[in-house]
Amino acid sequence: MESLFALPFADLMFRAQEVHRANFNPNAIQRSTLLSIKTGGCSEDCGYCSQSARRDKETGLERGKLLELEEVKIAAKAAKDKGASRFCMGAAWRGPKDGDLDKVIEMVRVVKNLGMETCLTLGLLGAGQAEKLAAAGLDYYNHNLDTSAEFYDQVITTHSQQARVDTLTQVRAAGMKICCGGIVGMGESRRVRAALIAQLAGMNPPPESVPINHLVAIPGTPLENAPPLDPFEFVRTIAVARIAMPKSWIRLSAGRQEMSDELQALCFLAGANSIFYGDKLLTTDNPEAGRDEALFARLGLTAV
Ligand code: SAM
Ligand code: DTB
Ligand code: SF4
Repeated sequence: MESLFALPFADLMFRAQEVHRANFNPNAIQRSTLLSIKTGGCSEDCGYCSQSARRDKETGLERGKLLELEEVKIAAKAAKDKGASRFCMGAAWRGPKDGDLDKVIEMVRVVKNLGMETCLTLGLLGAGQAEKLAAAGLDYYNHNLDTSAEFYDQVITTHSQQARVDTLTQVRAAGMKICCGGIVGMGESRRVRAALIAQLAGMNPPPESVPINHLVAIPGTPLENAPPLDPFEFVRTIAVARIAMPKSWIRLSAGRQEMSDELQALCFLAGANSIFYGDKLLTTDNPEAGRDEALFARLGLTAV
């Protein structure tokens, strides 16, 4: 994997384009809209995240209760009307309590009835929870490896990467599709980025959807002053992910708000073919739908 990273940029991009074109329409981009159904107050200490209860004061993030069903329905309908094909609901939990899971399952039903694909990211799953979600017809479960095993402990101490892998195994065993990726730009080395992609590609089968998040450096979080990543290194990460996982949807995920249109275009050339769409991620801003529509028009991209 590291040897791919080390290729001259043009050679890496050419290889990524070859793989991309052999497996996908290179001009079609899938769009998922995110909704934070439960914000802040999380027991975990992930160093990039604004939602840890430990740093409410530093980030100034307001904690919220689990949203009402009607609020979710309104947001999902708006996302559908704007042209998103998948609706992803995220909760700031270490993992769901059974009572909360039942409420979230109702949300999945409502979104499915609108005719959208559904995705949840609720943290670590307990015994039987993946089966319940699969039975409710959930299409995707998002749970990220976040970073390589080597770097993981420098970012998160309240749960292990192995715990994340165990949840992914449960999701797969229950028959759901997996959305799993990570974050770059946290001050990790190229070796760490390469190992993350190797680990994702080594899953059997690899995740159907692979979000590559660029760290959004949020004031008040431990990673607020992470050293900047060379944008070309970010593009290389996308290209290596594309080559390593030819049939997966590679999502250019968090961090687009801070990127120029030109950098995003390079990411699409490198094989990214999915985005988060809508003006908010979970707690931070994403480009307005209008900016994305204009970018799609300038690049001749269509929505899947
Ligand atoms: N609590 C659940 C969990 O950790 O799996 C679900 C929500 S959590 C916010 C989902 C993912 O968002 C994280 O695994 C991480 O990859 C990504 N994320 C969170 N904060 C981020 C940030 N500041 N920049 C980039 N990605 C971020
Ligand atoms: C993923 O990989 N990225 C999304 C989604 N899965 C849940 C979350 C990005 C969060 C960015 C920071 C924030 O808005 O709080
Ligand atoms: Fe909690 Fe998820 Fe944020 Fe970690 S990434 S602090 S588990 S919301």
